[in-house]
Amino acid sequence: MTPALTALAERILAGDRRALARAITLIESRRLEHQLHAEQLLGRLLPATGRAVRLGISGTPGAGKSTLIEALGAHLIEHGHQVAVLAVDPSSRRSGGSILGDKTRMQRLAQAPQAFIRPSPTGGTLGGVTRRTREAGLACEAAGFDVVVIETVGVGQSEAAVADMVDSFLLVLAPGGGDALQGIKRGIIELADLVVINKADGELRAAALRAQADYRAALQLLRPATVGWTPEVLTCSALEGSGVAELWQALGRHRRALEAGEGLAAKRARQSGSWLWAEVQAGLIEALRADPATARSLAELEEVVAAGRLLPPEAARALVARFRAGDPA
Ligand SMILES: Nc1nc2c(ncn2[C@@H]2O[C@H](COP(=O)(O)OP(=O)(O)OP(=O)(O)O)[C@@H](O)[C@H]2O)c(=O)[nH]1
Ligand SMILES: [Mg+2]
Repeated sequence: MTPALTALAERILAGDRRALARAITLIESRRLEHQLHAEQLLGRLLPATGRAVRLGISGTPGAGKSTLIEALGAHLIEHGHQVAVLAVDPSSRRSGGSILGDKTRMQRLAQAPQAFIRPSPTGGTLGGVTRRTREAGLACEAAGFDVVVIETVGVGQSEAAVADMVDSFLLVLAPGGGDALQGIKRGIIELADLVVINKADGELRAAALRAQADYRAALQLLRPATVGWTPEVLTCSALEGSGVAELWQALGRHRRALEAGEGLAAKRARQSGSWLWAEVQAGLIEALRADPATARSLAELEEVVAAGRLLPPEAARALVARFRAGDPA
């Protein structure tokens, strides 16, 4: 490790936010040299991680995730916590306007010295984005943030990836007109440890209470994401700040249920295992793509498959067999 990297690590461990921001820039860089530095840095930071509450927040676009994070963040800071927020959006849906919107929606938090907000770069593969987010989260923990919030939009596959890197996964919904079980995929609901119906204020309050009853009924029928825990359905108004303290209490209840069941350490170990496996898969696919003989085999096999002379599974087996037979070096 270079002296500069060691110094950077020391500054992060001392809680220096500019050093943390530099580290995340290294983590996000696609340059090989930066990636190697980021790996060394994380190795150094790792012993100082693991003590934070890891919270995932997902939900339909415009449900009020950012506003809620602002309100929850303010509540937590008031109670002596230090909060880091990372936003994931591999779909590139997030436009410049949306990020600007986030800045104003999380204004108080953005200015608080006890908070750190960082949008993840858009684009790239889901695997790449989630790797960078996990690593950025660890860097935040090493810098002393004891609550790390990861925000993602509930429209793609990213929420499953986020659910797999946090202790508690919270789904934020807005009361929908009439049909409460609005545009959110069942698969995402199944990931939720907690559901919060936001915008329970003004004219929307009655609809929010109906949606709460509907989701409670629906969640009874699903297999809970955490053993021994039935997901709670709450209402809140991020705009007015009501229900936010109750939300944090509910998250505490989920955490205690997790401890009493599988155990937090066991859950995190399982998540590390699936991260490892995801990295192995990504590495293997990269190796396959980079292998010229495989590229030739693939072109050949694609033709045969397209002509209907071979089924894809058989062709895939042949491809893997040829790759394995070759010298991987
Ligand atoms: N009435 C009401 N409006 C809210 C509440 N929370 C958020 N909003 C409004 O809903 C809109 C979207 O809020 P955001 O916090 O940006 O929602 P988001 O889920 O982060 O949106 P994306 O990140 O773009 O998916 C904004 O106009 C907010 O002012 C609430 O509790 N009540
Ligand atoms: Mg947002």
